Amino acid sequence: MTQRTLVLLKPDAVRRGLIGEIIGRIERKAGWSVTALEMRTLDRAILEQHYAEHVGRPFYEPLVTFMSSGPVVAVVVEGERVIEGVRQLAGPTDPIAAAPGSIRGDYGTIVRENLIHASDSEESAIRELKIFFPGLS
Ligand code: RTP
Ligand code: MG
Repeated sequence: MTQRTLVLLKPDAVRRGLIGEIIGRIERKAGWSVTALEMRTLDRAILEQHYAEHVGRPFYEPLVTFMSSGPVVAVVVEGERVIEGVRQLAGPTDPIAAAPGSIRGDYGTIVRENLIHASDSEESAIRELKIFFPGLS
């Protein structure tokens, strides 16, 4: 089942020089490929759309401050079961709970600064891809 997912390399990943490392791990999975990519600094309006499910939660405001603190790299990844697959490569939200070998497990310690976003379902992927890559067919 070929799918498309949205990956964001968060500002901590960009600041720490981990763009190549993280995209490399994704690219090396058999049959997966990067089909679009853009570096940009996100504003509050786009983050409110992207994180609509979290608006009003206690971690929302610090999340927006963090996510707009520097450029992110938005990436479209296509391939076999890529939605579940990238979530698996990323590991759980809390990097300390994430196993070594996963991206968050290898590089993260802080829950908010967990390096990568990946769409969590087909519905989320479609919704998020429209926000970040509206021209995509
Ligand atoms: P993401 O949406 O970024 O892929 O991450 P996720 O599904 O694993 O986590 P989610 O629950 O959707 O939360 C979105 C992002 O908010 C930050 N967060 N901080 N308690 C906290 O301080 C807290 N909880 C979540 C993280 O950056 C998380 O990835
Ligand atoms: Mg999420």
